[in-house]
Amino acid sequence: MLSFIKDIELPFKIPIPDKTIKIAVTGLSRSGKTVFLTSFLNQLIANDKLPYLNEKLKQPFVARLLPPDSVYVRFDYYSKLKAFRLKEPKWPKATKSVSKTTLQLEFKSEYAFLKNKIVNIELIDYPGEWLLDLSMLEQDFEQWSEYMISLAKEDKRYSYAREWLDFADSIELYKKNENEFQQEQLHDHYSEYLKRLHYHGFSFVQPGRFLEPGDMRDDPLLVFAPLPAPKGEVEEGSIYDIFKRKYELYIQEVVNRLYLEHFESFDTQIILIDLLKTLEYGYGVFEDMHLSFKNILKSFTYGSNNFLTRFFNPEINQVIFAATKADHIPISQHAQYKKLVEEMIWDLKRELDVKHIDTEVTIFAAVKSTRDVKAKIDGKEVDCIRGIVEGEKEFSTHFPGVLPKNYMDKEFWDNSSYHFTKFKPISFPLRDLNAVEHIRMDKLIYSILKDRV
Ligand SMILES: Nc1nc2c(ncn2[C@@H]2O[C@H](COP(=O)(O)OP(=O)(O)O)[C@@H](O)[C@H]2O)c(=O)[nH]1
Ligand SMILES: [Mg+2]
Repeated sequence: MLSFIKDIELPFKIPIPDKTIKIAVTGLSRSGKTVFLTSFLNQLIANDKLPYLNEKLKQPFVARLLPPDSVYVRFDYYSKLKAFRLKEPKWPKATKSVSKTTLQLEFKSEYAFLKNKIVNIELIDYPGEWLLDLSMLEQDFEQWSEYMISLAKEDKRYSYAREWLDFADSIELYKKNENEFQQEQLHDHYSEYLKRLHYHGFSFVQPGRFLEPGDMRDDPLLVFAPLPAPKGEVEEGSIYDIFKRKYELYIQEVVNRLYLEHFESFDTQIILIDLLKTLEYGYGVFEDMHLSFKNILKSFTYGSNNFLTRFFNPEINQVIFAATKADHIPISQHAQYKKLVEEMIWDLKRELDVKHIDTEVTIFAAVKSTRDVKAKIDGKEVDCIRGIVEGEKEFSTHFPGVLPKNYMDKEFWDNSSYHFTKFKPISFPLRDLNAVEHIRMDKLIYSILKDRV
């Protein structure tokens, strides 16, 4: 009976896959996850702009989007597509939670008597901010507090943190305290500090949930903050005692649960990097982004005797570092763009290599919203890009500047000032037959599928 219902409910009978590839897409907020996923599906469904992929795979295929399963929020491809297909196309709204989608590829067999090969690609999109919390798993409240406070006292963060630190100094933390309002104030000061960091381009903020609460908005469990270590006794019912217990609960209920649910079994992790942001904000933000990736990657490089492996056993085979939004840079500078990404993550890559995790570095634009043109600046011909700036109606030409030779060159950071114009997206073709223009999406998709199909 049940199977009968299934048969009539679905638009077509879903073939059982011979293989399932699980891909986690992460990146800090606004790095381009949603745009990437939309283009990824769009490209594979149309398959008209993937010459590199087809040449390498040498197997014709069709791609179909599967209906959602009931467990996860579905990545809503069709509503994103609709917005991209408008006459005045729109970038998707910011996403704040985990979503999932499955694309099925059917590869035509070489001979009619052989079965076609079916490969499911499961994609999951989640805020990188949540992953940052992972490193909290190995710290107790005292250690975590000490680390957070020492970071906050660094020059580049102190001006944002001062109010919170002063407030924490001004109240009684270790004696019994029934003033719930003070707990909330303390939490609010700390959250405010995290928001300021975020506003100024910083990404290493813990707990990530304070910025992206998702379904936990207004949950009292989140009312805590790091606190200076007690010098003497800590009374039961003191702020310190309460926050410490909330921290422990947070780790158990939120951080652990997240990993158990989502990160147990991924083959590939794609980390999207918004390199432009570091160029715009400067060295402090560059260093901070590096720190964030380091913390995110901890989930894959923990040794086997680490206590974390008791909770989950990551089986990541591959990590792809992909710098997005390459359409902000003229093609003549793409090689340099890639070199900067390599320089940024060289030590992380090496750590993954040692753990036998395959790594790759690439640059791409999921939705190519500009085209290359030459223009004269002070009588000299330079490579520029041309697109429609957000809020405008006509095309205009822009020179984004010349990327530095080296990323870690202090002198460069002291003297640089980049500003990357935000462009409107180009309109997606109206029929599924044609995909949107991109830069190197076919190379990126091939890196994912490579020896797996
Ligand atoms: N020009 C251009 N901009 C992009 C591209 N991908 C993302 N963006 C910009 O980055 C913003 C954030 O992208 P989104 O996918 O929503 O980021 P998420 O928060 O990681 O999901 C978009 O609104 C666009 O302004 C791209 O391929 N080209
Ligand atoms: Mg998103």
